[in-house]
Amino acid sequence: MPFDLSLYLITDAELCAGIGLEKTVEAAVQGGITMVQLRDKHASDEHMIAQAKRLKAVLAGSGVPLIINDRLVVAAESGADGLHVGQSDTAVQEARQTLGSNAIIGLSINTLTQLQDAPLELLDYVGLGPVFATASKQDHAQPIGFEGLAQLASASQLPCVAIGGLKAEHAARVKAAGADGSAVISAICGQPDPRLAAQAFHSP
Ligand code: TZP
Ligand code: MG
Repeated sequence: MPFDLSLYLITDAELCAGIGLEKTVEAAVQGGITMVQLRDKHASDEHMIAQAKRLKAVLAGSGVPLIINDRLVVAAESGADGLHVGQSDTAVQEARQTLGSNAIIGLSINTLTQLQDAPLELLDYVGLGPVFATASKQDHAQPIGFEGLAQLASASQLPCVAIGGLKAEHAARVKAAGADGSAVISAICGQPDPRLAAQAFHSP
């Protein structure tokens, strides 16, 4: 599946509790998000598989891929389009072997060393960050700022998306630093109007 990292929504069930995940994603697609990642650090695999299937139904016909955070079994059994892993999650090699060559596989990167050590030939994209400190991820790595982002983006031979504390007002600087787009949780999840919140990234 072709993919576009311009505006990558990562879901948080608690933040989306008001209108729910499906309605949030549906509205955000109308607002122009280009990727969705289902991320849930607490749910069971079974719950996540069911949630992923519901999101796939919401995304049908939109061309927006659904990526699963961290859980290889969920990605393999839900019909999702790919998997995103962190530095201490499932190995990229195992993910590629299980999901096959058509899956979209991404890896989180915080340092140049991590980028140099990444199995680029097995990856489709990298997530670079956190750009800023954020309350949306516990124990996140050291923020890299726009300077760190620019360093990593220029060293990356793969498409790359910036993450961590990003708001619509940062979209232009993210692109100027060399990233292909922004990945966000709280700038869209839990916002009063997720459609408008997504749109703001395209015309800040
Ligand atoms: N990985 C690095 S920062 C982050 C993740 C999942 C959270 C991003 O959330 P927000 O609300 O966009 O800062
Ligand atoms: Mg992870």
